Amino acid sequence: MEPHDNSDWIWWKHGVIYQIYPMSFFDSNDDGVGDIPGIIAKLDYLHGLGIDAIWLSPVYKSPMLDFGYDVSDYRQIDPVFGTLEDLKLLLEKAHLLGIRVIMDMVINHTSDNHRWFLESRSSKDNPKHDWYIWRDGRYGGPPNNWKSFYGGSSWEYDGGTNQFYLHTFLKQQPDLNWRNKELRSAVFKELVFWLDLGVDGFRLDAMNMVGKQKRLKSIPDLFGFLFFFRQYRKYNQPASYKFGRKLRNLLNNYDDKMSVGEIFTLPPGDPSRVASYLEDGDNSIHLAFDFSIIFRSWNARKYYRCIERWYSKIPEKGWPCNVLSNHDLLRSIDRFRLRRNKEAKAKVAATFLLTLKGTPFIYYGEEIGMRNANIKRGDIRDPLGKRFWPFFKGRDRARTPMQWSDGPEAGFTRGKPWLPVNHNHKIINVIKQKEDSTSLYHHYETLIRIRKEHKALHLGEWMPLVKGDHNIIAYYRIFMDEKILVALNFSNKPRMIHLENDGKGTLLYSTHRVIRKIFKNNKIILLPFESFIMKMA
Ligand code: TEU
Repeated sequence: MEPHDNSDWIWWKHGVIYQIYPMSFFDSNDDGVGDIPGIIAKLDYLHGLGIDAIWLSPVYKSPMLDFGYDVSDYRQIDPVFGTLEDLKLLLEKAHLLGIRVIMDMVINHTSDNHRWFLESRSSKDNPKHDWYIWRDGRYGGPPNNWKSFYGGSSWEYDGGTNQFYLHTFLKQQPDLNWRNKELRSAVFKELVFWLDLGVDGFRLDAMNMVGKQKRLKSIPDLFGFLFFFRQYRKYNQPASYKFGRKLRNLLNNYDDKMSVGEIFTLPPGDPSRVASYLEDGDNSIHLAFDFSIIFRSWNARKYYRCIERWYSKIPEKGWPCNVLSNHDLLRSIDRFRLRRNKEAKAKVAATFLLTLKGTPFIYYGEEIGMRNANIKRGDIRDPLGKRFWPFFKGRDRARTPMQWSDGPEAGFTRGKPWLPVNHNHKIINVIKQKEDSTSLYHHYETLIRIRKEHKALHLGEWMPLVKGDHNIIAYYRIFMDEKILVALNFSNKPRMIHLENDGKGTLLYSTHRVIRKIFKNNKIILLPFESFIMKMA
């Protein structure tokens, strides 16, 4: 790994992380599914964008009922993605470019095809029986009234053992029993396997669901989705926290490894809960996702309050991370009232993401403004979409193939893509955006570069300047004597902000102007949807 010239540089704190949904990134062998050699082929693109690490959604062996989140062997790569050798090559080539690689670890459940589960269900006496959560039925029905997030009961009856097993997600994704010591050590062995192979860290799928109560009691019934609010309270048990601490202790034995937890919260966006997983500093997981921002409408005040609240919950020794989208959420550019002036608003949101305090995560395609696709019912692959259509059309909409060019299948594959390519690839694609210096792609690239070049932006403190305004957010990022002003206009009208001093400084970046030396007085007029970054004199 290339040493960074900045001695304060801690990659998982100060770098930018890019999430790849491997099935949709780039297909190297024309089978219509993205693969690891495809990612290797695009490393130069990622390096050019300036990111520091990639997080791969699962590439392990899997029946793909939940597209890799149903793992049937943690140590093998699914043939659709390539081989273990391909993954090793990816690590090697990525590392040469200074790009780290984070694997997605699904530890709440496995696939029902995993050999652990096959053994577990083979008989009640099997030593691995207790590796999953089995209970006898009650009154001829399931052990309790818990529901699966994917619809129906959380319990599946198994004729062989005459018992039910718990599955928080699909019935083909049985939950692991983290109360079993042998299971815990077996999972840790899988983690060690990947660490020894050279991966740089883990994204921990649904990590707060790992700990379950001993007695799984029924929950007083409530209508529809509200039921899940009650069921959700059953998660976040001490065992989930313990898992985080144990994992961190393992990672601390290595140099420079990281972990980021996906904390599922209800109501969505619960920064206190998320931050509680960071409480123990060097003995906690490194980062945890708070998704509050995705539930805020396009309003500077709401964004401000959201981030302010998130920071206020981060414990003393913790570090925030920020994210606009991922493979479970619809694409940020299409969200809320982003309908008009989408590109302009996406630039404001990107500046926010990339100038805040905390590790930014970018979801593949976000940097070119990929939109949610409309997918015909017959083409839907996501089990959630199949189950809840037409109320929820599923997550495929944000998982369509990366739009590399305006050519056939957006240059993603020469075969038939596993999910239809968004027809707007004629207009929205990497080649076109690279040619246009005012594109969203160049906006991301420039901001990533500026962030890296200035310590205040990647490691500095965050000091808000304009707090409660509906149209403007402005804040300083400060590190020692470096002070950088970031001002964002969320509205389609010019807006004025007042600075504290005489406003002398050098423009580092603006979406709307090029003059580098500005201001004699302490006012700035921000143009509609302007992102403005100035280094104070
Ligand atoms: O998601 C866990 C999770 O909390 C989901 O219920 C999520 O809230 C839902 O997908 C929102 O639409 C993880 C993965 O990110 C997801 O892709 C998997 O399907 C899920 O675990 C099961 O492994």
